Amino acid sequence: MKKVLLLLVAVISIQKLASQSSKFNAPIVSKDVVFEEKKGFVAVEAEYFYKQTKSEIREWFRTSKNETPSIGRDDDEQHCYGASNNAYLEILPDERVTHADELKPNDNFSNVPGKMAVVHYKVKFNTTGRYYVWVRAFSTGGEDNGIHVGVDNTWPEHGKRMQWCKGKNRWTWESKQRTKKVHCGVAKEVYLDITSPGIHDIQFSMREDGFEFDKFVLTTDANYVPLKTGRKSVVATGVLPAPFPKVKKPAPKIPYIKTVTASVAENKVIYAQEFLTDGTTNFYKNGKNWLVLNPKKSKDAETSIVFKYKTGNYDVVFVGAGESNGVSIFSFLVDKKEVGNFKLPATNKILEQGENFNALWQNIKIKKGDKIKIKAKATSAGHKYARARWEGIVFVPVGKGKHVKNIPLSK
Ligand SMILES: [Ca+2]
Ligand SMILES: [Ca+2]
Ligand SMILES: [Ca+2]
Ligand SMILES: [Ca+2]
Repeated sequence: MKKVLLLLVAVISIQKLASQSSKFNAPIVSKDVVFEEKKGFVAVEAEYFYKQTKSEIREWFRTSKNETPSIGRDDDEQHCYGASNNAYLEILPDERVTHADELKPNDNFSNVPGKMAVVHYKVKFNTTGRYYVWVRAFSTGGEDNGIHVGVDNTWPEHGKRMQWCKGKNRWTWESKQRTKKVHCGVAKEVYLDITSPGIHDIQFSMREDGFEFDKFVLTTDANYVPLKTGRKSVVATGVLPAPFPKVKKPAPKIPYIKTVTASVAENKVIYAQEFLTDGTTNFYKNGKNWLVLNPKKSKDAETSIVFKYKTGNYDVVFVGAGESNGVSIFSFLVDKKEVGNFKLPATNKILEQGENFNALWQNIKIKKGDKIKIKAKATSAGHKYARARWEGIVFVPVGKGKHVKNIPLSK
């Protein structure tokens, strides 16, 4: 009896979850909400669409403080902080995250506008003319940064292939059209011509899945560039819902190597960026913690440092990162002798850390003043190369290395 009851509870909670999740694709404004153009400007929150069409394979889902869709693959985190009205839409699932994931037209990609995942907005225009289209988007990779724009079920040439290259990992206004010659897009080439006053349907459709859409602005001013969260929306008719709840600024992430080092009190660390990067090496500093090589210059790199800790035996834990662009191989040397080498596992994530990407060499004698060296080799998984990305080396009391190597990545 107890088991049956438990099963029933489980079934009900799964159904509840599913229904909550599927709600995030439903419009939250009614059909009588019409936005209004004034003095050549229109601003509309992406989450205020009144309908979705062509949503069989991919669909737009809303994310806000209390609403997190869970629809198949979706590798990135939520980005409510900094979004206008604290909410945005994302095309899910996102099954093409990196270049290594297969490109499937009419599935995870559509170069033809209006074919997949279309969101619709009603706008009343008082002024006719050419409207430049600006969209605020959040891109975390190279396969989530394109959409199409159209009007009244037409998809004009200049609404095709809106493209974002700059402004990764933050909300970014852009208005550029991708062309064969210029993949990052050409400015002032994305526009809609509104030829009659009155209510028109403005639509956006998928080019790449995983696209995140915060807000759009249409303007007759070719030189206008929106700032921050952009202008406020004006409605001609209908009532907008209450704003979404504010979201706290996410706490800065603790670098993984710091978590690994802190796992045993006696651990000592040498961060990758403490190693030599003076032009004699192909390694360079990337961000606050990484050392990476530049595969355009060379697929190999090495760098060294003088060991500053006490002479003794250590378990050595090397902290690296997997990359979808290719696999990296590292070797660790003490006083010109190779202690061991480590080939990182392949991953389909742009960057992945955790125990599988740490190496362990046990009971290694190192003297104070020894020259310790890291050598790296980057390989390719397609047309791009890995960057041999690593965060540093942790020197662990003998016997505790295995525990330290297996410290999980905290989420
Ligand atoms: Ca996401
Ligand atoms: Ca994608
Ligand atoms: Ca995304
Ligand atoms: Ca928004």
